[in-house]
Order: sequence, then C-alpha cells, then structure tokens
Amino acid sequence: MAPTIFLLTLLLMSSSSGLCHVDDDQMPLDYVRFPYQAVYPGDNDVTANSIFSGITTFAKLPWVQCLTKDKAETFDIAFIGAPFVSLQNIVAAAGAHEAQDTGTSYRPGARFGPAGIRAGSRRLTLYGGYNVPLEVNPFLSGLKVVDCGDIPVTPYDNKYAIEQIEHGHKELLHRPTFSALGNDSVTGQPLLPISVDGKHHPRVITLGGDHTIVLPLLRSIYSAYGPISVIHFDSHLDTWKPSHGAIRTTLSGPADYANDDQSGFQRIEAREIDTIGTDGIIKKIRETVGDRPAYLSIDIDSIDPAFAPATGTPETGGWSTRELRTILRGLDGLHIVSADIVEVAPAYDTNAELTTMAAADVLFEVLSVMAKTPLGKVAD
Ligand SMILES: [Mn+2]
Repeated sequence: MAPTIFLLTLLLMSSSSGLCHVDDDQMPLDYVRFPYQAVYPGDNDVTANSIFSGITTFAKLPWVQCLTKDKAETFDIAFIGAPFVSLQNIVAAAGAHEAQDTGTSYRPGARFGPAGIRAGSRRLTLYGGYNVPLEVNPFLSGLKVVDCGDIPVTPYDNKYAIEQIEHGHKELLHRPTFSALGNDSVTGQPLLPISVDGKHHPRVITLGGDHTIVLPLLRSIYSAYGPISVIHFDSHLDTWKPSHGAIRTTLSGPADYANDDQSGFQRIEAREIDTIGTDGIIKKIRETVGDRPAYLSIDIDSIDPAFAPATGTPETGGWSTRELRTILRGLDGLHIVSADIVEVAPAYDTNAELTTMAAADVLFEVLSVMAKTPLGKVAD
C-alpha cells in the first residue's frame, strides 16, 4: 500500500503547484504562451513557433490568396509558384491524353519545384531572417512580403498554361503597392518609378516550373517596364534558336554561341570563376547591366550538382551554392524589378533537401537585395 499513497501525494503536490501561481522566473526555457512570442531577447522578435509546424509557405510568410479571394490585398514583394512544365499531349488510340514532360531536355519533374522550394525555405526565419553580409532583414524592412500561392496552371495545354502564367503574373505586377516609393536615402528627394507606365509596381519572385515560364514572365514584365536587361544564370544557353552567367554545357558546335550573340547576351562561363573569382564575375555583370532595370532569372543548374543535384539537366563543373550567393549579393544596388528560380525538380533531391534549401537560400539573397534598393530614381 505504501508506494500507492506516495504516488498520489506527488500528483496532488504537482497539480496544486501548477494552479497556484504563474511566475516567469520558473518558466522552462522553451515555454511559450502563444506562437511567435519571443523566447530569447534580441534585436527583433524571433519566432518561437516551431519552424516545422503549420502550412508551408515560402519562409513561413503569410499566405495571401492574391489571385482569388484576396484580390484587393496589396503587397510590395510577392512569391508566386508557377508549377509548369511544357508537355506533349499524345492522343492515345482510346482518345485519352497522356501527358509527358518535355520542357526539360533530360529529367522531368520541375512542376513540383514550388512545393519543394517552400519546404526548403522553412528555416529562413528561424533566427529572425537578418542577412548579415547585406546588413538587412528583408522580412522586417517595412516592406510587405507575402506568399501568393501558385498561379493556376493547366497540365493539359501548353499554350493555355503559358497564357495563364502571363495573366497571373500581370495581375500581381499591376496591383498597387502596399508601401509608397519614399525618398532617396542620399539626397532626400522623392523617388519616381522606373517603369514605362509611370506607376510604382510591386516585385514578384516566381518559383518554377521549367525555364519555359520565363517567356510569359518577361511578357508581363515588358508591360510595366518596356525593354529591360535580363540577368540569366544557367549552365545552358537556352538560346538554341533564345547577361548569361555560369555557362558550361557542351554545345552542338561553336555556332550555338553565334545564336546567343544574336539574342544580345553577354556570356560569362562558369569556369571564369577560377581566374577572375566572384568579384570579377560581379564586375562583369554590373558593367553589362549598368543602371538599367534588370530582371533576374536563375536556373538552379547554375549551381554544381554536388550542391544542387535535383534539376532537369545537371552539369558538373558549376559554382558552389556559396559562390552563387556571393555573386547575387554583389548585385546589391541594382534595380532588380522581379526574379524567378527555375528547374528545381525535387524528386532527384537528397533526403537532406540540398537543392530545395539551396534554391530557398539563393532567393533569400535576391529578396535581401530587393529590400535594400527601392525601384525608384530621382528626377533628372
Ligand atoms: Mn539550364
């Protein structure tokens, strides 16, 4: 009998002490009263919620249904998925359509890119999201950053899907911004939009999808900015009869470069990093783009498959994730009007989420660069 009585006594003691009083000094370190409450003191609130819980959005940003019920909601930077791979419809004898990914020249699967990148991005705000080298917290810069979910994209009709992407992107791009453009940080003069329609547009970061999506995205960008520079990181040319960085693929022959030249691209080969380094590559890009508005398109295959294996057409001899992140930070100060990342095919990733984490971290640099430089200019 004695052990039972002892146990009862313990239970009574613990329940009575739990009801008696709440004393902060006696709280266990991991105790939070509600999600997002700061646990440890710091410069800003650090989320106390577990990063692996809840519905997955990019960097755990608020989900806004920008294209459906939240059409009136404004923002400054929106993440949007475009789960598209161009396909070939094969009409079977029975009349059924069999879809086949053909937008990538090797491994299919980039339609799962947006979901994969979001999963790889969950940790971005774990410690608050402050970007140390760029000295900015893009999540707390005053800009409203949201995840708009995915553009509805049909898997059955390429032409229609491309139109869906263009219309979805335009709808976000032509929405009024949440924040005003503000004043120039140096002169204090009011900033004017750099667009051709004279409006201040929000920025859109698109999660692909295969590289075909850049065509409708650029059509949308053109509607606001007119002709712009495109900074295109890719291990391939993508110009076989279409500033190119990280090129290293084999070619059908030297004439492929002539086609690329005709498209107006300045090329930087991946191997140049061995001689001119990241600083030299940054310098080349900045000299090419100058002050012009630039659109940034990043094929995840610009990173070496050792660091980002999950992609449609991997090429060895690429940059490390660290090198690409350094080069992207080197674009600090440029007017990046919008961006995308494409060709993430999570089915070929490791269980450690190497590729989707790389994609998310690369976008963290892009987001930080965007947060630092408003899309405005001072009147001449
Ligand atoms: Mn590529």
